[in-house]
Formats: sequence, C-alpha cells, structure tokens
Amino acid sequence: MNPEPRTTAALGKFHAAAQAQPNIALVKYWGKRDVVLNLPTTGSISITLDSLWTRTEVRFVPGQAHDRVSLNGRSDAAETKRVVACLDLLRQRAAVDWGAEVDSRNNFPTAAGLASSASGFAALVRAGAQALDLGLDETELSMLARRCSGSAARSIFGGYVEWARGRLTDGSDSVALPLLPADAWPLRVAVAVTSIAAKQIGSSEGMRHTAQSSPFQASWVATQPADLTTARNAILARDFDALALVSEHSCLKMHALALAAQPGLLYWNGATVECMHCVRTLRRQGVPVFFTIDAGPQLKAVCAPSAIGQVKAALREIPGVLHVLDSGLGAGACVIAIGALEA
Ligand code: 2P0
Repeated sequence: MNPEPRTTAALGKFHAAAQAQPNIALVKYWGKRDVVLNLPTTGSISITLDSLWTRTEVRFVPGQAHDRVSLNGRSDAAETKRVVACLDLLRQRAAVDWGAEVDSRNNFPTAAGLASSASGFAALVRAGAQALDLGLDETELSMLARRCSGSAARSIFGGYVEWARGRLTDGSDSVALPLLPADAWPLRVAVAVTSIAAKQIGSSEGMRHTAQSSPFQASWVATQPADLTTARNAILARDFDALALVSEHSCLKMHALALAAQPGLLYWNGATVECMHCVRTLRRQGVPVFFTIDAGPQLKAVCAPSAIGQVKAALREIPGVLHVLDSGLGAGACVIAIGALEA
C-alpha cells in the first residue's frame, strides 16, 4: 500500500465550515452546578433564530503546534482561549494533537447580549466535528457545544429547544432536545439594538458572582421547574398569552436575581427600559408581543408574524434604539461547505 495517496485523501477531511444561529432563552439559564463540565443549575427553554448567524471555518493542520483564531477578522486573547479549549475537546475525541486555523464571523454585534457565544460555539463544534469526521449525532454535538458555552447546547437544534438541568455528576443527562420545529409555530423576533459595546461582565463571571452573592439564588433555583413546565406546555399548545407571561416573568426574575448580587449586575440602559414599556403598552392594546432580555442591553420582542411590522416601527421610535433587527425562527447548526486542505 502506498501511504502517500491515503494521506492526501485524508487531508481533505480536516477542513470544514458550518453555520449556526443564536438562540434566545425564554426560560433563562443563569448559574452553573459544575463550572468544568458547564452543567446548569436549572433547565432552560429557547428559540433558535434564522437571520442572524455565525459562519465558522475550521482547518486542522497535522504537524502544526498552535491554533490560530480569527473572530470577525480580529484576534482576541480571551476569546482565543475559549476557542482553544473547545478545539481541545474536539482533538481529544479524535485522538489527534494538530493545531487548527479557525476563521469565524458574525453578521450581528458580538458579546453584547445577542447570544454570539451560543451561535459561535455551536458553529465551531459543528465544523470541527465535521473536519475531524467524528460522526457525532446532534445530541452528542450539543453536549460537546455545552462544554464550550452552555447556551451553545441549544443552538445545535432549531425551533423551540429545551436544555435539561440533569442530575448526574458526569453531565450525561444534561442534554438539549427539540420541543417543536420552527415552522410548527413561526413566531417572529424584533431585536432592538441599544448598544454595540461589548458587555463589561461576561455571562460566566456574572453567573458566578450572582450565585455567590445574590440573596435570591435559592428561590431562582426552586421556582425554575414550574416555569419550565408552564413554558413547555404553552409551546406545545401554541398558547401565545401563556408563553408571553412566563417568558417575561423568567426574564425579569433573572435580572432581579442579578441586580440583587453584591455589587449588583445591571445589564440594561435607559433605552432597554423604554423598550420594555413600549412592548407592554403594545400588548395592552391587543398586539401579541412580549419581551425578553439577556446579559446585555438589547431587547428582544417576540411576536406573532402579523405584528412584526407594528412592533419594529414602535421600537424604532424609541430614543436610544440604534436599529431594529428582524428574525424568524430557524434551523439548528449545519455544515455549509467542506473544503480540502491545500497540499
Ligand atoms: C440564556 N444567557 O439562557 C442566558 C440568559 C444570558 C442570559 O446563556 O458561561 O454564554 O458560556 O455557559 O451560555 C449566556 O451565557 O454562558 C446565557 P457560558 P453563556 O441564554
């Protein structure tokens, strides 16, 4: 047997690209029961978007010692560290020690509460697993993505997704699963962008600080199962009003929890608060819309398809709103191209 052609053929497998979309949690994840395995203190439920995306290309280079990581054309030490840790998990699965070239870009602001780590790590894991030909199913991809960033576990899947807390210490039962496909209940999301600055305190640090110092931590954990049941039932019944109530409740409860930390974490700006009032006013007027906000100042307004024009127009009027993005619900992470490594 001639080893040369075999090596050349195999090289083509080490290069792949994937796309993933951010997800927006309706019942929030905020707290870890294991920081190494990235296991959550509570379950969460999300919707995966369609028009915002991360596209990531990964190329493993046999013989290369280091990783080179470009995010939106730039190299950032803190982000590179997280990417390298994720690549290490992929390399461990493939039993290789090759360095990688990673090129990733988002079509939306990074690290400003728009779930860029969810789409970023879901795309990285999807592309990396493909490049190394790991043959993982979606559940395994989701568990690997969870190790890199908790919310990335949910972006492996499309539509409505639940990520279970799990009970086992090895994390094998903390898996994300699809609840309902996007086209079964095609809600729309308007994102009011009120700042494009990266947040001061990242989610991991915010969660750690909150769990250590917020007096509301125990009630946050105790009340989450009921919120999950209410939201799951509302989604399966396509009950918009019930989903609106539980989603705003979970959002405000998460922020109340973080606000009560010492010192308190305040992710909103003035425009975020005005947007909340705007959404509540619209709903009082009969418009089917509710809000949710993550660890940043952007407000996400989830609405019936018929209301999207009115919701966007109202949010655009608010001083401090820079622009309003518009998305439907979309699919999970997918491979978009498999490149061949240059000989
Ligand atoms: C969520 N967030 O459920 C919550 C709500 C932000 C607010 O998941 O440390 O980037 O990588 O597991 O997933 C953002 O946190 O945190 C997040 P890590 P992640 O969407």
